[in-house]
Amino acid sequence: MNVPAKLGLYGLGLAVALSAAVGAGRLAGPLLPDPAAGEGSRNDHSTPVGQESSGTDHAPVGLQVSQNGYTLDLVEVPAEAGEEQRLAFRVLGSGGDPVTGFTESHGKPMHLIVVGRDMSGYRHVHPELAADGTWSVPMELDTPGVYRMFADFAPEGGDALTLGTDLQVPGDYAPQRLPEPTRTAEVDGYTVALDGGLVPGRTSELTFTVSKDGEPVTDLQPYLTAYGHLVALRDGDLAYLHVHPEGGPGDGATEPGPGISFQAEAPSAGDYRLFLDFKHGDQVRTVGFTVTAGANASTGDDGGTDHGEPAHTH
Ligand SMILES: [Cu+2]
Repeated sequence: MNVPAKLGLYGLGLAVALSAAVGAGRLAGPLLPDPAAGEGSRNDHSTPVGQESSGTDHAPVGLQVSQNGYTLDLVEVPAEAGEEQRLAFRVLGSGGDPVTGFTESHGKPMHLIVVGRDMSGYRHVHPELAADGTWSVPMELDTPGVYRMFADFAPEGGDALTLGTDLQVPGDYAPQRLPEPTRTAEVDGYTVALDGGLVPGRTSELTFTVSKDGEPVTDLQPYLTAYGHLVALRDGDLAYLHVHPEGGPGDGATEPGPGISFQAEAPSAGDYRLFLDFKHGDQVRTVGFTVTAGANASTGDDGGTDHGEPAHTH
C-alpha cells in the first residue's frame, strides 16, 4: 500500500484543484472504505499537493495508536476530572526514540484534539514541545469518563499523520447521548447556521454562517491560517476527518465571514459530529453540530445515493 500517495487529497491547497477536478467530471470511486486501506491517512497537513493515489481510499484516520512507524506514547494523563492537570505524551519513531522534529502545518507543529468518547467536551489545543520530545499541555477535563485523544502532526521529513488513543479519567461516568441533528448552533451569543451536508464517499461542501445579535459577522479573525477550523468525527468509532476551509486569509478572494466553507468527505453513511472553531473578538469559540451522512441534507445534489457518481480525486 502506498501510504504517502494517499496523503494530501484533502488539503487546503488542494481545494481549488479538487473543485476543478470535480468540475471536469473525471473522478470516480467507491462509496465505502476499502477494507485493505485501513492505514491510509487522509490528513491534509504538510503534504505535497498533486500526488495521485494509486488506490481507492476513504479510510478515515485517528483510529490507530501506531501507524507508519510512529507510535503515540502517553506520559501523563489527568487523573482527576474538574481540575487543571497535565496531559503529556510523546511520538516515538520506529526505533522507539521520541521524535523531536515536527513540521508546522496550519501554523502549529502539533494539533491536539481531546473529546469524550460520547463526543462531549471537545477541545482543540496546541501543546508545547520539550527538547526531549515530550509534548505537554495543561488540561481540565470536566467530567470523569473515557476520552479520545488525537495527535495530528507531521514528523520532520515525513508524512502527516493522526494517531489516536483513549484517556481514562476515573470516577462516575454519565455518558451523554449524541445530540440530535441540527442546522444551527449557538455559543457565547453567536449563532452559526450550517448549509450543506455530508455525502457518503463523496466530497461535499459545508458552509457555516456566523452571526451575532442577528447581524452577520464579517470580521472573523484568522485562526490557524484560516477563518475556521473544522473537525468531523464519526459516531461509533470516532474516526477522524480533519478538513479545512476553501481559501483563507490573504488569498485575495476569501472574505472574513460571515460564511466559512469547507470541503469534507464522509467515509460512510451515519452520524457525524462536526466541531467548528472560529475566532472573533480575540477569542476562539467552538460550536458542535450533529450531521447524518446520507440523510439527503441540503447538499444541492441527490444526497449521494447514486453509486456511479464522481466521488474523489483518484
Ligand atoms: Cu490545531
